[in-house]
Amino acid sequence: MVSRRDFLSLSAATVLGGGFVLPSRMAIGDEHPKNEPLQKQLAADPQRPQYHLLPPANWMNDPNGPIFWKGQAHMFYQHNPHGAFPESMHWGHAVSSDLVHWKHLPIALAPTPGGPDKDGCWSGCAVVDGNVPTLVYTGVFPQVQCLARGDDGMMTWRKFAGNPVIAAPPQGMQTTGFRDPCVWREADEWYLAIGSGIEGEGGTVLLYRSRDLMHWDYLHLLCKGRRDELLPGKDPVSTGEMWECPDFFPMADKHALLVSTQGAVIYSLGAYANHYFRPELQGKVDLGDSYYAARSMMDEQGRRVLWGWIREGRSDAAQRAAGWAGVMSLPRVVSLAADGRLRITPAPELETLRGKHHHFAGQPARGAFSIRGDSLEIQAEFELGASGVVGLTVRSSPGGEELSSITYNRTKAQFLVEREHSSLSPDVDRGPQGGSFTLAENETLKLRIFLDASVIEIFANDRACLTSRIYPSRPDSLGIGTLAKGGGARLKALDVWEMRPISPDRLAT
Ligand code: DQQ
Repeated sequence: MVSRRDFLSLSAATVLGGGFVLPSRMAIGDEHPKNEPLQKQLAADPQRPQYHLLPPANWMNDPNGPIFWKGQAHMFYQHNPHGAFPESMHWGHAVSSDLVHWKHLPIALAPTPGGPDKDGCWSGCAVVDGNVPTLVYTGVFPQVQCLARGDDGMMTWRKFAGNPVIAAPPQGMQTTGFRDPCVWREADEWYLAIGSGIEGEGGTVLLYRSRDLMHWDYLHLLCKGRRDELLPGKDPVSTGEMWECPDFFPMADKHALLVSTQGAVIYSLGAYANHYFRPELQGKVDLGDSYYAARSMMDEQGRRVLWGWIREGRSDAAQRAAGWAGVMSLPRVVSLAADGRLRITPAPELETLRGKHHHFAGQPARGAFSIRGDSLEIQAEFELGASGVVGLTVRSSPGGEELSSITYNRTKAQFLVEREHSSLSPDVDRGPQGGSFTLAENETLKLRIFLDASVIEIFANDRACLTSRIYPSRPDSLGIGTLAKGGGARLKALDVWEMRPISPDRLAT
């Protein structure tokens, strides 16, 4: 492996094993490097999505500072431009006029040697201060909060000379972490919520206030969780002792707080008064563990649009060899459901990608369909009858050697993507993904599935999301079918659209 130091000293044309050319150290405003062999490889990679946002190459994780500005959606994201592995975090940047088609822009933030973000520009947010786009983010190590101001087109960014603007967590507090600021305006002051945790106690969000974004006063804990001994894992995040990536926003007459705690994005809905947040109800933003570090923005129509990082489900070696890792979720619109929970649905703009349409109706829920593909939107509605399990198979090979199942298990009250046979490759995750989900008596199962190469995003009955990764190895693993265990399930209707790609080369340029 190339160490970080070796890596930084490599010249612009250094060729790594596997044929990848590494760029030299990237700076703010640098264009993504042109690397034709790699671009060709990515454009032809059947595992690389066709209609999801992802960097032109290399590593991506958390969405950062999604924001509307001058009629366009700007998306930043954690990015290592030097390889498909998580090191030396930069902020990548892309822009869209419709939330669906994206154009890559130059690097927005890069670590400054010797500066408070020398080891990485970690997650944060974007706000507009007067008329000036401003990024607030975490510099490492140690974890401190920094500021950068943008020009009018958000093309170049200048870091504040007085960084860090918050140099340490509040004195005397035994914090487990101090990162991922979320900033908003209230009256004529700025508020900043930051992901943290209290050792031995639980995850928390610390609240700060400022008049100018540069000088911050610590107020108190916005809210605090309890360390959950039942969660597996050893680090503060996986035990619930550290909350990452807080996202805090008004939702009808409530407020919503999203936090990420290893493998899960958890939302709380509750009351926000006197600058304290009191959760009243909690839920999972996504049932799977492929979706993480969610962040939202308001769009010009007043909708709350949510984005998340879809991580890989294959080995580090496979990711490096592929030359890319990490995908941005499709835009999801968040609202308050009639039962008081969060309702998360795909943005209607995605319908503009629909191409050829196929419709099937009224048949037993067992069988294969003539339509095949790996870039599809699938809508299916099932009547369960007496069946205990019902669902769909996707990406199946003609002989069933490879196949992934999307199932609702009535007896276990579970909704799953089952991946045991999803790939003949030895290098991929095969565990089931999903969680608790219950249909009411006589309620039909309504699925909306976005299949895009190795990415699956599923929306069930407008009240559960499930994101997963699968990596079929056979080019003929393109089949779709229905499945039912026990008698009586019927497919009321199946609608399939072939989805148009958002670029000619899987966004490799
Ligand atoms: N990823 C960032 C951190 C954040 C974590 C680093 C969550 O700022 O806590 O890339 O995935």
